[in-house]
Amino acid sequence: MPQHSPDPTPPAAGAHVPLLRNYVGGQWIETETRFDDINPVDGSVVAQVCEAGQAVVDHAVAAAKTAMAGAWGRTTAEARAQALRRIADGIERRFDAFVAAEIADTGKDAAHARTIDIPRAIANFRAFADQVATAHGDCFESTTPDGLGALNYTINKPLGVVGIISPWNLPLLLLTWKVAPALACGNAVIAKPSEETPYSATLLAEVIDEIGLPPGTFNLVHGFGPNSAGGFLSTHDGVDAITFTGASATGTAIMRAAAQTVKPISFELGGKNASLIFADADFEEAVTGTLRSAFSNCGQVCLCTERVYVERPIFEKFVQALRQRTEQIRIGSPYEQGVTMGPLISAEHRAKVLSYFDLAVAEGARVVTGGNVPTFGDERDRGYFVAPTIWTGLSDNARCMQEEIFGPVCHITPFDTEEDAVKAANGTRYGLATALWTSNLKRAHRLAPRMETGIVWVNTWFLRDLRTPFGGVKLSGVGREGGRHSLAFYSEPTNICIKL
Ligand code: NAD
Ligand code: 6OD
Repeated sequence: MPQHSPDPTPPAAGAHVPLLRNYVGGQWIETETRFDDINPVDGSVVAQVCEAGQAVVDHAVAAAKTAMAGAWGRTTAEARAQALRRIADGIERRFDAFVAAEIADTGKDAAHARTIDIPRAIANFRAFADQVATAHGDCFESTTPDGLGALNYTINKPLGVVGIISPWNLPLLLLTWKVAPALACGNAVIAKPSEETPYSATLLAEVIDEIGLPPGTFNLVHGFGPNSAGGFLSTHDGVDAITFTGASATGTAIMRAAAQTVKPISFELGGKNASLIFADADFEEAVTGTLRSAFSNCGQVCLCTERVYVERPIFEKFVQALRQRTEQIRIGSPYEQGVTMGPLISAEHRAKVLSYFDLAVAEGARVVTGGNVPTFGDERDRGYFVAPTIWTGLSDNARCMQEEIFGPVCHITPFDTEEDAVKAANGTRYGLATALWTSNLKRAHRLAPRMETGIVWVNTWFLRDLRTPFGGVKLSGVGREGGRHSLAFYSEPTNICIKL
């Protein structure tokens, strides 16, 4: 029987609060130190979580090393691909429980969890099963002075024990985006989900337990960053690599910690993403696309557009169209029909977003819509909602135009020339994603390579093919994951040279 399955309905007041435990060496580990997992819709407690201290992390590292030295370390790529497919099937079988867990932890709208978060987690395992099953290495015939030659070929070995530290915004999607390729390449994994969203990761551990991977192959430790599971993992001598998704400032701290033992790192960090909308774009598609790119998941996607640049002839019309569509967004609880925007993740994060609402006004923004906290007259008033917000009138060097806000907010600026648009789009320290909206093919090809971002979407946003390189430049990340790029990070190539 599953040990932590949440109901697919809102938790009833006074209902039993489950205990989420660590999963180490194939065992569920309870600890005395616990923290609350909070539902951001009304501030209620979803679960109690057992925090992993140094001893539990040490135990996880030892268990992972034992797995690598044992059966898991000797699996073939095909066997690992089959294991990944069984994990995908296991998530699919418990689809509703995963959706309910994700909603309970994040308050995100149900359609998002049902159509993006959980399906993508399943797809991550299937995509990397396919990748590893068809992977091949280089082989070179070399010339030698004696004329007999040599054969050089490359084998890809696992890195060893991989620490995975993930954020709260797309909890299972982003965790499995790294767990799947790490396991595919034959590593043992220690996953640390965000303290805000421990539930779906715990269900994942249950699925992995059910399918019976060798003990220690997948370990789950709960907790926070510094002086907790995240910090212990990134400084641990026995952890061979760290892959991290989260804020750029956290990336700096983890990079510093990982430097002590020269661990390979892969970082997917923050963004301050721009959209450029040209007058020749399909207007309706650009408005709908921008609505999605600015406000999906309550603006809590690293790829979300916070800076929109619109060619001057259509600027006023675009601002009004986006305002109208934004004012139609239905905010509320994910358990209500028709709601398309939930709350922010926490009281702390809402305080940060609201501080930017105040700062924008102080910096001279015109508030086109939003800028406030909605009220409901019921328990949702204890939740962490803010209204989707549009600003105009800020200069490009305003703090609200330079710092990642990570909420449902965008600023719209007019531009006159392509050069102005490119300069403005590239004018931040971040470099994750850009969206170009134009029907001029030459312009799209001309501008896309000039964007200082790891990803450029043309006439779309967040359209993913899991074989493509994903990542950012500047403050937005180090390295690329996706397809063969993930296989490259999660494995250690060894060249074997045979003299013939
Ligand atoms: P965060 O950096 O605060 O936390 C992410 C994870 O790191 C959590 O598990 C946290 O416990 C852990 N952590 C925090 N401090 C740590 C430390 N010193 N050592 C080790 N672990 C530590 O990020 P968040 O608030 O959870 O997520 C939002 C941020 O993540 C935004 O900046 C967003 O842009 C970014 N993000 C980026 C991507 C991407 O693909 N580029 C994807 C999603 C989110
Ligand atoms: O789609 C992905 O693979 C991915 N890493 C998305 C990141 C979204 C950021 O919040």
